[in-house]
Amino acid sequence: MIRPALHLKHHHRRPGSGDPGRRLLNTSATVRKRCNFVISKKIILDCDPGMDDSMAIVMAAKAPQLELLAVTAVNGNYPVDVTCVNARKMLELLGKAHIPVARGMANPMVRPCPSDPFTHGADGQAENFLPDPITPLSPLHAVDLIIETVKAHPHEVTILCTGPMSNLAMAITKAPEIKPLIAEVIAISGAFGLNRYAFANATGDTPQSEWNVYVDPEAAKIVYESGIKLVALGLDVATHFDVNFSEEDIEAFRTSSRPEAKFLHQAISFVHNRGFEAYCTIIDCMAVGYAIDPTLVETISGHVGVETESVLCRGMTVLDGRHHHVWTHLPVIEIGAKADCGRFLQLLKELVLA
Ligand SMILES: [Ca+2]
Repeated sequence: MIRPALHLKHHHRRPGSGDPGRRLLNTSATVRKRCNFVISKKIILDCDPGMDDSMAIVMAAKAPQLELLAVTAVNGNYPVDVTCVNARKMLELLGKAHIPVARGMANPMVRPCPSDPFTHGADGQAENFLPDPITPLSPLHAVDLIIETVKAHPHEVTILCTGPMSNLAMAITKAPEIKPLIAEVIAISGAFGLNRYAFANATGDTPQSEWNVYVDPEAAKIVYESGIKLVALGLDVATHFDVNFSEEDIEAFRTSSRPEAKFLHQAISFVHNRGFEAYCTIIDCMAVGYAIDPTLVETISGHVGVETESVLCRGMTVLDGRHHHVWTHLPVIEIGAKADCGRFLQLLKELVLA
């Protein structure tokens, strides 16, 4: 039997079409006007801040379409002791210290942590040097906070993974009964070779890997193969060269009275001074953007395997795009294929400056 291995899914629904719950989320401004309330999507942000995770926290905490139930920190860009401090620094900056932050996995599941060839600065936040947090950590380990939060809101919680998937993989290993209770996982994860941007900005320390999968490929494999609905926004879309700011945007961040805008301005200056473009400061934000508005990214479905053995290809996410003889035993996931970078940046700017 001949059948296409890939199916391009256009999320550009007409008004009034498609899933009614999603329609409400996508037109929340209208809903707010008519009903004076917003139907929010419940999310957990599992992250390794990191300057771009920090901006993802800004978006997730400020977006009226989302209800940020918890932030879970993991080893990744920096050791977990740094990432769980940085997550709380960011929430305190935003006046959202009531949102719990839990400390998660200190290492990948089965291997030591590699060092990152890209630096987020001495503080892991582009040398913004925010005040030390005064809010205590959640008494729960991140793995248990994920399990308890999902069980408290069955079928309602979307988990955004913007770091290595160690916490989530451990949570579904420890409590596999939560797998069918998770609404969706949206992850900054992988690089699928769909365009020339996929590997040009490869963030892992191999020629073609993405950092989060590179750090803990075994965890990624567990999540990819879990059967949970997974949308992987890889480097094909998240580090596309069109994800960038204009001079006017950067000036607007500089002159804004919002501390999170000044944070972003400092991050952009930090990466510019090291020869990088501004996309580095907001890679993880695309997961939040997609959670707010899935029409921002067109996705395809495909069978994907995660490479865990090879030295050269460690952490590669291999999409079986063949027309024939497809390895159907590989899990099927949704993959970000094309982003509307202009609308994504506009959404991000509006939330940062609001
Ligand atoms: Ca990250």
